Amino acid sequence: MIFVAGPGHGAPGVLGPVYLEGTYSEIYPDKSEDAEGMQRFFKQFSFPGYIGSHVTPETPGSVHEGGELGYSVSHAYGAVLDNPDLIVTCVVGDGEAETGPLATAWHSNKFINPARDGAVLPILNLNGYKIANPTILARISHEELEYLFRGYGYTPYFVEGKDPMEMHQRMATIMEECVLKIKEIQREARVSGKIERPRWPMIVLRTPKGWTGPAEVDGKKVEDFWRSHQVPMGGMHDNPDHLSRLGDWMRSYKPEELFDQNGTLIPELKALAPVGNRRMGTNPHANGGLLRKALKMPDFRDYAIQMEQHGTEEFQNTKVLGLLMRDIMRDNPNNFRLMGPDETASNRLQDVYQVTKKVWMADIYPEDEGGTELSRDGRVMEMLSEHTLQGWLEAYLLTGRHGLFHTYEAFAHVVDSMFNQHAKWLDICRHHVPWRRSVSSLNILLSSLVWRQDHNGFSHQDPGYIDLVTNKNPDVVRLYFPPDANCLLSVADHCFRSVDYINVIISDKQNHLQYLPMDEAVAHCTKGIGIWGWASNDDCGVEPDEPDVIMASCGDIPTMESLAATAILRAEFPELKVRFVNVVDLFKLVSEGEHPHGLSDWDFNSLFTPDKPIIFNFHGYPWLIHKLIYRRSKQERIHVRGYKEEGNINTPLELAINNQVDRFNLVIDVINRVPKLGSAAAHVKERMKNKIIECLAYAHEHGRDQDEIVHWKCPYTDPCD
Ligand SMILES: Cc1ncc(C[n+]2csc(CCOP(=O)(O)OP(=O)(O)O)c2C)c(N)n1
Ligand SMILES: [Mg+2]
Repeated sequence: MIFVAGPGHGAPGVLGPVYLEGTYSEIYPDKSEDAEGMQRFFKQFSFPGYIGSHVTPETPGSVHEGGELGYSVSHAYGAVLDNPDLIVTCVVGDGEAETGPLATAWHSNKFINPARDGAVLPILNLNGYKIANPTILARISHEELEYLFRGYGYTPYFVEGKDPMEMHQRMATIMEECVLKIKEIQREARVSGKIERPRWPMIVLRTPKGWTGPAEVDGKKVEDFWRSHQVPMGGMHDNPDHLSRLGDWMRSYKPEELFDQNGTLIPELKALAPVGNRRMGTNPHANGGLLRKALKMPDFRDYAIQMEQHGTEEFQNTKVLGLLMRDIMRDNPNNFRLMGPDETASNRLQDVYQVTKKVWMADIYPEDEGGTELSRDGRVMEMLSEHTLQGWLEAYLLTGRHGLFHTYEAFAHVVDSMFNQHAKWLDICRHHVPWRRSVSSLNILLSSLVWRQDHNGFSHQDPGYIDLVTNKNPDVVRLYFPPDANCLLSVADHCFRSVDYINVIISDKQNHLQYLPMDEAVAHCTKGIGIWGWASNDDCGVEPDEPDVIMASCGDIPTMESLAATAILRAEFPELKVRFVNVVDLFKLVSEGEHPHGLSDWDFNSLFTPDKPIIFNFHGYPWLIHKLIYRRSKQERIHVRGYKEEGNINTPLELAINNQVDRFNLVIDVINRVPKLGSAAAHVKERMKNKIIECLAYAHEHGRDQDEIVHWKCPYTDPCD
């Protein structure tokens, strides 16, 4: 069993027990089991330079920080997936229960298969208050509350009262009853093989907030009221009355009966704790790297798209990822889960259904046969709650397993905060908690991208999640923009093998041109950035190769427009030397020393030259590129195009034109910025402007782009190496 403490500032609920059972002193020997160690243990709590009041990664036995409220239940459920013998006891704050993420997470019980998964025992701590308010669930009738949880599919057990000794007994009895009920449900499913959704037990624990603390302070009610939140009584340095009341309060727990002269817990109490790995702080599920097994990975090269020439074949980029994951899930039947809100098929990952369906413990209708892909033992997870999905996956990873979360790019923002919190967790583990073993990276696929929302429009266009990712510690975040399917395979293979990162992969699901045969894709992705010689004409064969302009791209759709612009430039200006650079690993752009992947200035200048104009076509918001490369030489030569909130129901080219990432505007950018073109290229510029007018008129007349745009292919006839 592991414990998840949901309520705000819930760390003492874990720190106390793990110290008393001895784990804390084993891991942190200076917090020894005596008066001196105990004093150090107390002093560090919520103290500058030490540990927080939340269940931070430094706390043994924790997979849930809890500082940001709302994720306790989804984390608890994620931990028990494919963990048949694990029970997670999860205390939920009644304030926390008002959050959106927590409210939706109760439905996790519709995804738990009692034969294959473990169980969660949620305990709603109905202490009545938050920081400065009553809680909603504490101020509705017993009947309403009971119906609410019955409606969620649980059997609620109520434990209510104020007398500590009576409550301990009652709670122990109900806990035992619930655990026996869980075991009975599991035995029934595992022996009979009949898998139906059971009514899992849960507990409503109604106790006073600030229970056993000071009843009143300065004539104001504190115990059983919101004033007891976090710091029930302040002024310890300058209010002798408060200090003496604190002493009385602490002595009310009769420490002299619990600890010996040395300050060590007396043996008969210590003996109450379980031993070895059954202790709260040593359960390996809460340090999942101990249990993690590397995935058995098929060779991603076997899924390669074959091509004779660069940029002439089309394929749905994400489809190959579905094929790769199909075989990963076949070969790793117990430790890989695929999660997404409602779009596994829409994101073209549906080949996974050949080996495993979507788990669904709610009703299944006959008409679901042949298409809905539901089953009791599926290992794909779809629920229209990004919060619940990400919570499940985070805990699944922290307990030693693997997976991928895919979502619409624009709606990844729904879980911005969860990304932040998980990144902070990984950051602390990496830098400050050496005893935590490495866990699988959180792999996030953003698909249904900003540039292909032909019928969804403006609301579905938002590449800002990428900006968010760049704010986090460079040691824990990675951003990949594979331009085609073979690059996606290479990137995905790398991400599935990696540990301790959040890898965000941006890849569209629609048909796209395929640029690199597998060997070239592997080399390109390994470098993370590189020149595409076949699209460039600055390689004279006799150094120095001096381009007039660098066409750079990052992202599948901007790459195609940039290539099309390059083709126009080469046809219109045969003397113009164009170098084409593609970026897969966005952090290559950052200066060395600021990100582990950052290029040295030597390498950056050799790719981009120290002083020639760069026309950078980017998938996301253009200013992000300026932020990342602000230390590179001659900023004024770097001209970035990207999404600038010019969207509607648009054809792909129309959207590109409105945001000026299209081929024609890119050609105009080059004419404007390469000194030897300018007015000397006025006729070409005029033709580009006419083309823009013509293409927009065609889109508005026919509702689609011209065939020459839709079926554009790279014009270079050199075969791939
Ligand atoms: C998402 C989020 N919003 C606001 C806060 C600030 N906050 C910290 S504790 C708390 C009250 C929590 O009440 P409850 O869940 O009932 O826990 P209790 O302290 O009563 O056990 C709030 C609002 C937070 N930590 N996270
Ligand atoms: Mg509360």
